[in-house]
Amino acid sequence: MSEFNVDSFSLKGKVALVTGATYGIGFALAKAFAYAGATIVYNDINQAAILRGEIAYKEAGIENAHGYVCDVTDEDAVNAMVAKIEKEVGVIDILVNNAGIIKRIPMIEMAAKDFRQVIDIDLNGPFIVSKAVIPSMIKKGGGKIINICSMMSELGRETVSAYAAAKGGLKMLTRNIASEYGKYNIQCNGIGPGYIATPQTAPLRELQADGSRHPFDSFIISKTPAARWGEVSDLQGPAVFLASPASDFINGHVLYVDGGILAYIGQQPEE
Ligand code: NAP
Ligand code: GCO
Repeated sequence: MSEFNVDSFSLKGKVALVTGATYGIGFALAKAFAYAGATIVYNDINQAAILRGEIAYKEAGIENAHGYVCDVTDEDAVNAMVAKIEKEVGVIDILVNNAGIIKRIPMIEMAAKDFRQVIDIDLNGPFIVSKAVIPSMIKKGGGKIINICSMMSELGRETVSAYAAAKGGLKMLTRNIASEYGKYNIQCNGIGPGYIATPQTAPLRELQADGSRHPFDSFIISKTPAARWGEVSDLQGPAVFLASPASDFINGHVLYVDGGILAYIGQQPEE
């Protein structure tokens, strides 16, 4: 039996693709991977975002981040992007399916096209990108796929029916990729962030006209044992762990990084 080696947390020599990674959670995870030794490949849906990302990575001290424009729902474009990455950077060892959107609309008021768009980006996208990178991972002898799930992979709430359906599906896609490709030394796991302060949740944290907290902000604080919103930095260690050899025997697991939300029924009434 080999003795534990702290280098098992290193990503040295690995190529990591993070989708939707010019800001927010994706950008934070890509930076962490770079600091852990990986070569970063980041994606966004438009060239302007890629150029902004290039500046942001350089400002973070990451000189050799490679940016590629692609809509993760466009299978031909994804296949072309992966082929280009393999030619220009190398075979993708680590894939983080991070790109995602949310539409907060009461279900019976939601147009089918809006529901479909959320499912397309948040669920079909991870399927398409994973399908594109797995064959080369198999040839190379293994790889890591991390799907960014959500509290809504487990819980529902008003106005997020499409998002919850997508993230619930993404949890099961994670388990299925693990089941189908684990024999090729591919580990597919999920990270389920709690409520994290990013542009996606900014509307839920906007200060009220009188300067008070947004009611949803106060609600989340009351539902989180850590009594705070998460920061993107809270996700970096868990992501490096799941991207590293230290997690080679973890497969099909969703790691919730939520400050305890899923464990907590909610603040009990004052006695
Ligand atoms: P965000 O700030 O809205 O960033 C989402 C990223 O995805 C952006 O870079 C966006 O690019 C990109 N994107 C959207 N559609 C795309 C497409 N079709 N193809 C390629 N890229 C696309 O979101 P975030 O808060 O960082 O969240 C990132 C992931 O974590 C999402 O999957 C989200 O569901 C999940 N998550 C977030 C939280 C949270 O509290 N923030 C909690 C749990 C899970 P553009 O801006 O250029 O469109
Ligand atoms: C919402 C929020 C959440 C977070 C996250 C929680 O409207 O409820 O946007 O969905 O984004 O997914 O884990």
